[in-house]
Amino acid sequence: MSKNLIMGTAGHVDHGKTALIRALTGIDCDTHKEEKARGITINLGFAHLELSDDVSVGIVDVPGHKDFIKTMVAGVYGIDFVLLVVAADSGIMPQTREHFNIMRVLGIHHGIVALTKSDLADEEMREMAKLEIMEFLDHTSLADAPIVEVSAVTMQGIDELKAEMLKLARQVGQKPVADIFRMYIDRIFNVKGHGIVVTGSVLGGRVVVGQELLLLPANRDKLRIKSIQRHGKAVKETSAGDRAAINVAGLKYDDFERGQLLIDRQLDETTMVDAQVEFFEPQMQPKTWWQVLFHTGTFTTYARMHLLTCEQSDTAMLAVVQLHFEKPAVLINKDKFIIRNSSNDLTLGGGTILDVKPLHHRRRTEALKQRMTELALAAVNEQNKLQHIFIESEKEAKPLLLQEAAHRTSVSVDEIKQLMSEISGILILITAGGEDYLVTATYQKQLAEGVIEILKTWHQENTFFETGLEMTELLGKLGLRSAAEKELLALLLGTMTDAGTLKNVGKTFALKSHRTAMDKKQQEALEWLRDTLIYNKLNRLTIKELEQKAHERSIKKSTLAQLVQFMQMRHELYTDGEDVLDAASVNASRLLLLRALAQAPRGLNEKEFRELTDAPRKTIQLLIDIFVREGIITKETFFLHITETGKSLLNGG
Ligand SMILES: Nc1nc2c(ncn2[C@@H]2O[C@H](COP(=O)(O)OP(=O)(O)OP(=O)(O)O)[C@@H](O)[C@H]2O)c(=O)[nH]1
Ligand SMILES: [Mg+2]
Repeated sequence: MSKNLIMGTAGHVDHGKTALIRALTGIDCDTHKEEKARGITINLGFAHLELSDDVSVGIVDVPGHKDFIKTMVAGVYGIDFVLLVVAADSGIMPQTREHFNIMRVLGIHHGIVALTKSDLADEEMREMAKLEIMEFLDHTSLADAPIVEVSAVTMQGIDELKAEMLKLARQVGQKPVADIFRMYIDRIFNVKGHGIVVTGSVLGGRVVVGQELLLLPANRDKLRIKSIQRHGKAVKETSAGDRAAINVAGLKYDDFERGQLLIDRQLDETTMVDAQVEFFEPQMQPKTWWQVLFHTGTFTTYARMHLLTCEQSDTAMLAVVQLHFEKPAVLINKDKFIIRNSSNDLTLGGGTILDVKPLHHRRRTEALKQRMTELALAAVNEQNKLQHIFIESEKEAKPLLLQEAAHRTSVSVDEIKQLMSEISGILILITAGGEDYLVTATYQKQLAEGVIEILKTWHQENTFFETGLEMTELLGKLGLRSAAEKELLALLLGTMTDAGTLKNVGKTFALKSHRTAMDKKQQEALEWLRDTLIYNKLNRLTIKELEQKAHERSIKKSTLAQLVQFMQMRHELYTDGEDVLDAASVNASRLLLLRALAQAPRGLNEKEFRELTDAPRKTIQLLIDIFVREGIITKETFFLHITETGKSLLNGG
């Protein structure tokens, strides 16, 4: 299988990076007029080299001048290894250091050193330069990197350098192709007859011609890949480690912007992240709020940086920060970035995104610091996958979509499931609407406590009811909305019922410990209400009238409402929400009516019904409504008839 990698140059201005790439590949990266005139690189240059039949390298040549650090960061983002260029006649210089630091925090740990212009230095100078380089790289990931003496003028060392590149390329692991496809756009062309072509370094994943892509942030329209080129040749697909030129259809030239992301799925945009930052100057005085420039890939934005924790040593200053972006970014946890001061003339440092969906940290509490440190460790350390998954689930404070957990932790869905089977209890998996969700035990516990709390209050306020609350009422009171939350509550209520904390009363869930009770005052009020209704017989009372009467006896409106509901549940009264009728009288008139109807083939009219029951005119209407709703009679023009249901009721059904 062939291997595709990207190499980037790094090093101080004028040290011979571009000349060396030309010597290696025959390609001149300084193509712009201004570059030719000034003799320096201003824009990123691109070249490629087939190192063997199965190893090819895309090359990004970056500018060394300190004014173009932003371009340099964009260029080296996503490369697999670095060609660190140091001129033999001048040695380590400021941008040698700065570039090296940038590469280091961007997580580029492989590389080769080219001692350029060796034709201009005698042996003693070359040895001095090498010693200086070795000292500089001591204790870094490039400590064992080969240092190759080269000259772009005499071509000395060029073959040896290619051999070292091949050796390294075989060692370097390829970026995962199974990942999300992402490519930060570095150039945009409008090619006559073809349309838009965008180029970039493929950070992960794989796409094929014909596939659909998205342009993020902001643009939600789908793009279709018309064709792909790598290293100037048409190909059917492109994957992690490629420098790619992608011809897309679906959007206009003006829709594209350097710094946007071509991506194969919708990811949420964010304007706030938690991150770990290493500052290049350990003496740097941290401020609480810092205005900075944030760079990742070709994307840049102003950001306010809020220091959460900070550890200073002689050699480094490490901090956990929260960044608030001026414009939305599309990031994945563990992405690397660089920050510069707001006037863009100093690289402050760089680091790793810990959390693309953090909570807003207003205060720097000890608990927060602790959590951030844990998260930093979990996110940065591969061994702590499970902890990272757990922290993400816990932070969510509701069921977390498994897919989303995978995305945030960069651990695949399958692996999460696998990891979960190793532990038990602290995380559970639920399925709702065909999607899997993660829920922490802590959250379940909170939810259960919430249910108990709500039911306690309910029972306290409704002591004479045996019933509790229905699931939908609980959902509402708990503020749960999503299908996953509904599913979770259903599961939880089941478990709590099985465990004997809850009991089912009709359709409701009540606390097992709940006993109905009425105090003396309430009992007296109930007696009074019963008597009042019986006394009024079929004279209906409005709720308003009842409230007035209750008030005279110092019975609270809320107590009356509960009593009405209580008696209704016990079939002791009938109400349509406005009027109240004594149930015994209603039952008696029901029986009278059914008996009479059973004997009257033509039915009875309202007047006959009234004479039969001796009820006031306005109650007759309500009674008819009740009986029609019960399905025991029908009303056709002026006559009431008994139904089959009515007949069977009469016959003792
Ligand atoms: N004698 C000699 N001159 C060299 C060598 N390599 C580069 N040069 C010269 O050094 C100057 C700078 O070379 P570049 O390749 O443009 O340097 P660079 O590192 O790309 O510079 P920037 O991109 O601006 O940072 C040019 O005039 C080159 O001709 C070399 O190996 N020997
Ligand atoms: Mg150059």
